[in-house]
Amino acid sequence: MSERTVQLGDVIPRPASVRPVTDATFPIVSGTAVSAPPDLERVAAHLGLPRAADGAIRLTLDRELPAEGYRLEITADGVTLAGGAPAGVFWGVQTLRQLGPVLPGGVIEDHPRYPYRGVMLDLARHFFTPDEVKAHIDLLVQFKINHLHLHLTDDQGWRLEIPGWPRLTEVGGGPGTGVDGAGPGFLTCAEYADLVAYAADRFVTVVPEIDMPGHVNAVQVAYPELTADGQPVAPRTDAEVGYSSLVAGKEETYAFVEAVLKTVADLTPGPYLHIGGDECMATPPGDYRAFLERVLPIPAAHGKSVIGWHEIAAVDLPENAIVQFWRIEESDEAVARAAASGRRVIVSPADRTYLDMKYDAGSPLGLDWAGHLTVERAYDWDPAERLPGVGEEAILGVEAPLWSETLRSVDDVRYLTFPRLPAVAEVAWSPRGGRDWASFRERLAAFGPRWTAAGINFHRAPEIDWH
Ligand code: TNX
Repeated sequence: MSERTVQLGDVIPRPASVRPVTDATFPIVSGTAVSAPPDLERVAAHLGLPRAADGAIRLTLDRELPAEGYRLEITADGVTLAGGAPAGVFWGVQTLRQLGPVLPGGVIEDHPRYPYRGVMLDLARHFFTPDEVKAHIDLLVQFKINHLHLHLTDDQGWRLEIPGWPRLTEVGGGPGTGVDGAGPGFLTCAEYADLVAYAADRFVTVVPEIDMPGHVNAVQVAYPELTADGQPVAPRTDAEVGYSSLVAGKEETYAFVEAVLKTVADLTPGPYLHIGGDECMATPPGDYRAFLERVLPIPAAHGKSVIGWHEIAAVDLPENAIVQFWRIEESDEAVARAAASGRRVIVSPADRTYLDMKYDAGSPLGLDWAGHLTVERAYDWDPAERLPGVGEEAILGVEAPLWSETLRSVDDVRYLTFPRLPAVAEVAWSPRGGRDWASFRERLAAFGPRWTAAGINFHRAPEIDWH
């Protein structure tokens, strides 16, 4: 297909309302200036254009708009971009960047369907450096993703420095950690704080996950006193799950958990702490309950809301607990019960959102336990219709996890992320009635040349007629 002129609606995720005005365009050239009030200084900086009091691109706040909403008006004379809060202006800037440099005239009014639009990156099975994660954030925000969930710990590695527990990262982040021993490394507290600040400057909230009581082999290698019999265990670099567990009946367990969660809470300005809770096949059900009853209230004691994978819905949840549904079943009674009692749900069904699933049988990377995930499957579903008893009001948002068992590089991350992430981003942002696959696949096709020009390794999914 040949390049065509950019239309005002050629944006992913599709905006809530688009009113084109034929003929008018506004070209951004090297001298085009931006004007912005002081509280939009940092947003304006992301445009990378000169500043002037009477710039042709005007950024403003309009408190009548939703906080993450914006109104973008493009005429032959210039651009006015108003947001309900700085975040809204920032999302409007992403829309501008997708449309530019010759902006089609008209008005876009836009706001997100869900407040939580997330991506998860597994740093435990393979570590990615702070610079690599920052580059990833830069790509995610283009699609208005506003939460980055970092899976920081697992059987194969521990990736965040915890003062007082040096062996977690000396051993758990050292050489030979990660799946196949190929992903060593860890974040110091300072690196983590810097990463969180970088994300916040782009209106992305980091959601740190410390997985427990399962997925803890790396912990027990570093601190054998946290095993049932106090005996050392061997490091593991395979991709098995469900064999390790903290010990619910040992006080040492809770001293460890308290110290770790306090450190993570202190380093994290965002409102959430994710405590994992998944795949605890090595924790007897009674122990699982006893463990969670002690641990689930800890984040609240540090001013945070607790998030857990949906297995935590088996126990009585604190008031502000959030449940993340991740499996492929068409229903889940415990999650429905949690929703009925007012708990909010993050929707991450593996058969629709797991970026680590293969696209098809020929995919060189990825797993396939949840089936193959084509771009159309990632797009063509509705979060509020996925789980009986979990309707629109119960849903906090949608997240696309990327587990890293098969990943060895940033190119690998991008191959599985693009072009499926834009599909999930549109599911999370765009109004329910405003989405359709035929339109999406056309809009997506235009990203091919842009990603190629930017050196982004993406999957040329055969479902798309790439430009
Ligand atoms: C299941 S999803 C897991 C992870 C694996 C993933 C691979 C979830 C909560 N647990 O431990 O990495 O499958 O797709």
